[in-house]
Amino acid sequence: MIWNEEYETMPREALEAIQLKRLQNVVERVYATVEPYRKKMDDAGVKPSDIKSLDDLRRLPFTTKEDLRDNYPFGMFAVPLERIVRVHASSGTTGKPTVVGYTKRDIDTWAELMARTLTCAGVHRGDIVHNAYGYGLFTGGLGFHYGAERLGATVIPISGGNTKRQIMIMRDFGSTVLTCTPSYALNIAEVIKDSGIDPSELKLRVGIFGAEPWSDKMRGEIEKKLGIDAIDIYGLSEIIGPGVSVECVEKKEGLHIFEDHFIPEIIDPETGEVLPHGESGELVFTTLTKEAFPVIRYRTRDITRLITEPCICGRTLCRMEKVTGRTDDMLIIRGVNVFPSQIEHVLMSIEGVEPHYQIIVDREGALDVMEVLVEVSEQLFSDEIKTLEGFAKRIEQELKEALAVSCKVRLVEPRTIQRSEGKAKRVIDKRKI
Ligand code: DLL
Repeated sequence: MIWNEEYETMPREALEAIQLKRLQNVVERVYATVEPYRKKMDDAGVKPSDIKSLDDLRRLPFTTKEDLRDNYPFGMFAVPLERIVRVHASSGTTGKPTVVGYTKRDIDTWAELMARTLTCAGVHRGDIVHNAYGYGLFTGGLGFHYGAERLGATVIPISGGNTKRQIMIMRDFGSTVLTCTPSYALNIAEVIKDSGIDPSELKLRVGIFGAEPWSDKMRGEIEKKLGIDAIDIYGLSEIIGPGVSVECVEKKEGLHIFEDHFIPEIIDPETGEVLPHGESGELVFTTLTKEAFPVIRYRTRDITRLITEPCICGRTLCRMEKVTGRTDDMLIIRGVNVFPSQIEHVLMSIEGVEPHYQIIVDREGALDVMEVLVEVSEQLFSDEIKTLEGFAKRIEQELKEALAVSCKVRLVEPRTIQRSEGKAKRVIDKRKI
């Protein structure tokens, strides 16, 4: 099923014509109404009238998280505060949150995009959506909520936390769709198992998981444990929240970007150059339809590549590969670039390792040291010390081969790594403290 057949299956040429018109419009608008954009464009010597084709997009300066921080909280809104009906914020790792605003029309656009998203994931009217994304300043809860209502599904606005109660409600209400972060989905699966509930007693059919990186192996794990289709959804507050891109249930490979609302580009994070088609780099978005908080060439710091081959689902919208990491969560260990996702990939391919891990980085003298805490299965943990030692060595070896840098593996008892109810914290970098 496709929610908006006209826009989601539009021939490329027609789509690009719409994109150009919308782009020209948004650039004119930010130039006229948002001082920081006007200043940046003046400094770069580019005027709204210079945007004559989609290629001219690359003449515009980038927008970064620092720009938003410098204009905290409302300095980059393009409409007067009287027209803002909602604000959300995402908590950064340092200092002040990033604040984003929505007009009435923006909320309407967002609900439409989330209805598209849910439909793309195979959700329909009659479904009961158990929405365990956090409600509040985080965009996840309300984003899904409005989309599910727009679709005509039934929403259970449960938010995160109190996992046992979540499961009772899921069972009693007959939830068919679970929406939460992938790490929380795993946590829920584990508590279901502990409570002695057979997942087939639940009516869950599909889960839509995002807001943090997760591997295909992790998908397999969640699908097996909950007996569902697990779909990846991507988005960020600055662009709109969830509802930027999503996998289709037909293919589950690459997330369709709603390009009639957002133009994606892939750049080299070092030089800022737009990369040739299909190469992997930093994802950059320009919003085309947002009123309150339009963003021009926003650097997401997320790393991915774009796929333009047609998809079996019929959508003509391009796809982005699963996000493998962020330019800023890349760890540099003794000069070698390491992404937490690489570690997850290795761990998930080893039998007996549970999908719970934590990476601790520290410095001993001048040397970086990385320790990976890995939870092992009950069965393995009851084995002899010698077996465990051998197992840890084997994981160390496999990690070394994959990462080109050595690390220490510490096996920990089942259930000792803290479970997440929202975004998981995988890395503790003690070097910065
Ligand atoms: O996480 C919005 C969202 C809510 C997306 C619910 C999906 C579901 P922020 O809190 O602003 O917004 O965080 C955005 O989270 O730049 C990525 O680094 C990361 N992220 C989001 N989705 C994915 C995903 C929401 N599917 C930041 N895979 C983004 C990997 C993701 N990373």
